[in-house]
Amino acid sequence: WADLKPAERENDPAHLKTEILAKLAYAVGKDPVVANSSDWLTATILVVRDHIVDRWMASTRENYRAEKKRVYYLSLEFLIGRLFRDAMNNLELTSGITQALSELDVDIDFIRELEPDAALGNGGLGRLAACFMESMATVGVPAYGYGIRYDNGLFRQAIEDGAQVEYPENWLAFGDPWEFPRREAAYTIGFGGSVEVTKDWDGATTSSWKPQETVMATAYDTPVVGWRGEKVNTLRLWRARPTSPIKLDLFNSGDHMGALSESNRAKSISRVLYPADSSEAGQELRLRQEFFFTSASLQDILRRHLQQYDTLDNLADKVAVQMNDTHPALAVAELMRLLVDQHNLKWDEAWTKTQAVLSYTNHTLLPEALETWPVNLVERMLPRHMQIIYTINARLLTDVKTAGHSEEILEKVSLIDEHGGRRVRMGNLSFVGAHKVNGVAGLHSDLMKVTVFKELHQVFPDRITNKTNGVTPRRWLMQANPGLTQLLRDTIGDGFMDNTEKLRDLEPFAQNPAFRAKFAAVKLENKTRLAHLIHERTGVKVDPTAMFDIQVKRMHEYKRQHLNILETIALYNAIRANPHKNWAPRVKVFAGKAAASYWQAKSIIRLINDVGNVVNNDSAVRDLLKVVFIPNYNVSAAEVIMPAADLSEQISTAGLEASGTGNMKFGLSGALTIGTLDGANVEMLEHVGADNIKIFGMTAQEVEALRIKGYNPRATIEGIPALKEVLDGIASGIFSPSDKNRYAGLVDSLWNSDHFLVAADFEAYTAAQREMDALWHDQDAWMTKAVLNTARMGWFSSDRTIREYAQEIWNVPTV
Ligand code: DL6
Repeated sequence: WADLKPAERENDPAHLKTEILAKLAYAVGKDPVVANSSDWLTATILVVRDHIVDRWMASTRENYRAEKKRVYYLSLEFLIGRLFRDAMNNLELTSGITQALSELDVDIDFIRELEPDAALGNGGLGRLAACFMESMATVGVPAYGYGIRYDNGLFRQAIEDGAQVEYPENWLAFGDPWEFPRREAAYTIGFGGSVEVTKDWDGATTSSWKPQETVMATAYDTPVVGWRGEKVNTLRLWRARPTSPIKLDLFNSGDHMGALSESNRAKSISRVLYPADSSEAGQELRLRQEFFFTSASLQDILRRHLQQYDTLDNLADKVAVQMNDTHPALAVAELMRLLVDQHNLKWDEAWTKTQAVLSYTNHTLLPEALETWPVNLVERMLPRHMQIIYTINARLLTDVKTAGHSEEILEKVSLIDEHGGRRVRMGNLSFVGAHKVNGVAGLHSDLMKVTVFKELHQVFPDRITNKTNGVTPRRWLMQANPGLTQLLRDTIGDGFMDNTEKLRDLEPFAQNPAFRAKFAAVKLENKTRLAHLIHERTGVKVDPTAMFDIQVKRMHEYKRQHLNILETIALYNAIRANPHKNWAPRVKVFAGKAAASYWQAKSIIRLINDVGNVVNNDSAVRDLLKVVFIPNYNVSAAEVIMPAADLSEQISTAGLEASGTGNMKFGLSGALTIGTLDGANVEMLEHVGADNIKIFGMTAQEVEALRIKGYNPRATIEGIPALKEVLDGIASGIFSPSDKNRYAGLVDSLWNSDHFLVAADFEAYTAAQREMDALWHDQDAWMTKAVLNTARMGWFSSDRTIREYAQEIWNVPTV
């Protein structure tokens, strides 16, 4: 023991075994003889957590000592998934713990599957926040993530009779061993009421908000450890509690429900994550959630700052707040309120600080996803904030007018939309209150300048910047794909583990047949693992040697899962018509959740399942084609799916997918992409080279031009016999014999509007797929390209993205 280096000592199995047994006894309260798998998991997590805590305290102490600027990432969503493997891997304790557990007769692979998958997010935006938290700790940015500790995260999706059914997800049922409740960090959050104005001796007025209702925000901290355990940051999630738990007088008088109604109203704020993705949630509760976590976070930030520096003069030098989408946009008004009303700063000084502190990331150009709130709702719920928003707006409009801009521009940059009921534009509020506004991929940032923020960009031409997304290679390469990671280490050494750009060293091996064989063997192993999961969850047996062609992401028309399934049906028809052609055997894999109220997306899920039912049971296709929909797509499922793909489907209507991050996870594990020139696919093309990615279809400019010229889906479909046959087949009930009209809505919308241009891209997509078939028959060529994809995806690490934010937006150093 004495001879071991500190890191070896930590990873020493004998020592870890003692620690696990101690936790099992004294924290879980179980004798090893009777402990069940969950007990062992909890005990082991608590051991790992202990190993984080010293580092956490050291990081925090060092940040205070060196007076480092802190970054605060405000996000309504953190799709963190399971943390056990992540933390163990980053602390480099995996081998020691695996051995310790095995000596205790516990199978680590079994118990880690018992950890709940924390789904505190809907999709890309929330998963990006989770990757960023890990990368900020890795590159040494002192950071706090702030969000909501939802009792119920994103719903669990079941497929019943082919259709999506939503069930509540209960990740906290048995508590969360990672978190630390913080009694001392509790803040009062107000709602409603009125604003009192008082006149000072010099005639100046002071406003003070008297809320009618208050709730408490209490903090729960989860440490987030960076790669090699160097730095640890904090994810602080807020839980809503009533200021008084029960109205005893009502209870005693027999009104048991009434006695709890206020308490329930308060608790409902952190009860459930809104399952709406890329569309306006629209409920009052959502606005309450947004203000709740934003206000608690800002109060906490100012409290910490004042405790350390005792002045707000240096606020912008020490604090950077990133608004993840418009969900925390009220931060603009709330920070102004806190600075002006509570800390007595003059308006101009407060405004300078607010802008210097805040920055804003936009994640979508879909107009329906850009939040706006009715003025009368904001006025009623947050009367002081509405006043502040009006004042910001008045000053903005005066400045814009003085600078000589037109009435039309004035109307567009205004924080208030005057059309069809007055509404507050949260995108404009975020833009105006931030010193930098970023998009999440090059094309998306460029399009922001000519679409949603065209006029604001004209007025503030230096504000928009691009920060192309990335994904953490620890989770998405090292943990999800241990086979490939080991092969890479054996081939190019460990350098890529600290700097993914070093994956480039792999390039020469793409031409090496022996290496390609090993690469293919790893892929086959990953596909076999996925084939098991598919069988377990769907009952369908698939052949791991077939091409695994995968589209997994939220279900949305703009992502065009229907383009994929329609083309799949066309392929099915073609195989039946010509069964002995040299087809490439394919397994078409789909997974993803649809917002509960989004019937068209749900209809696409049902169609995929119905098609699978027919195709998978048709002996005429001789296993050349299988179609599966894996239920309940989440982070843990993604960890099995991504490494197993041969072909990654990224086929959104060009101009509509802001970035995508699944595309990067697939690419890292050597999948070839078939995709449109959309989002980060554009940068992937630049990095992997045109020979190694299959780009098809209309560009964003062509989409725009076609829309302006006028698109006629009917004529387009009539001109593509294979597509017409597919749509006629669906409409005639081939896939839904018991309910022939099931897809009437879906099919009609394609014939009559086809807003997402499925028909317009259908032929290009089909041709691209047939090219992929031909390439599949040349496995040497396929694998060469697959290796080059892995070798050239290093740039898409979220470490790179975070360094760019740190340098160009937050002004904080990285290591
Ligand atoms: O930036 C992360 C992620 C992008 O990769 C996706 O392209 C984009 O659709 C997604 N947006 C959302 C919800 N949008 N809103 N609001 O998840 O962000």
